[in-house]
Amino acid sequence: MDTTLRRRFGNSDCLLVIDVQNDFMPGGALAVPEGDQVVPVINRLAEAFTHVVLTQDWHPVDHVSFAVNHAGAAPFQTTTLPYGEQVLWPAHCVQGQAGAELHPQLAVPHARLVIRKGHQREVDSYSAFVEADRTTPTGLAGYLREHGVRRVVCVGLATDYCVAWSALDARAAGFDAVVVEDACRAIDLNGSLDAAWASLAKAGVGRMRAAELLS
Ligand code: VGL
Ligand code: ZN
Repeated sequence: MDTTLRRRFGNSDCLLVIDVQNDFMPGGALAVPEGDQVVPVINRLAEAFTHVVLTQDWHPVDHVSFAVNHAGAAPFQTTTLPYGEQVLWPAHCVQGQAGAELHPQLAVPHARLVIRKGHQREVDSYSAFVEADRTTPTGLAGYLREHGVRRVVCVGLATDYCVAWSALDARAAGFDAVVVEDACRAIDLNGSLDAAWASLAKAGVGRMRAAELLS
């Protein structure tokens, strides 16, 4: 039997699973508190979706977002880059390293596409859709449009950075967007989580819990 027949969300919905990678887990290089707790929730949600796309934060070792690549800078400081303000992070999700791998318990075998972002040395990319220069597309919007997707359901890490930016850009690209709050966890740097929820609400991004979506 075709298992897709048992999935409740069909081709017009896409579950976007953002950055569920080892470095964002407790003990990782850029640990998100309780980051590992999203994994079982996402696994359960993913079973209900025909269409799942994953992202991986995927930086070169000399990436501009790493504090270690700026003389005298400490992690979590901000700096100004040609495209605007940039938080300087501990080195994380380096291409090909174990920290950049997806969490080993993430079980989404039917995911169709993995978008790797932040691969340009000079440009960060929190968003799965558009890099931090706000002009370079990743190609995800075109991919989703070609597949007839109308709604993007966002889960993963971190609520206030990559999840929020992706959901906002999904709206900007003309999709409906939802963030599943209990399938995300935040970094929460200087009020970033409250600010993110406010921007999401203003942009018309829905806020749901996994149980609501599955009920
Ligand atoms: C992220 C900071 C730096 C994220 C990625 O996945 O939210 N945050 N790189
Ligand atoms: Zn990053």
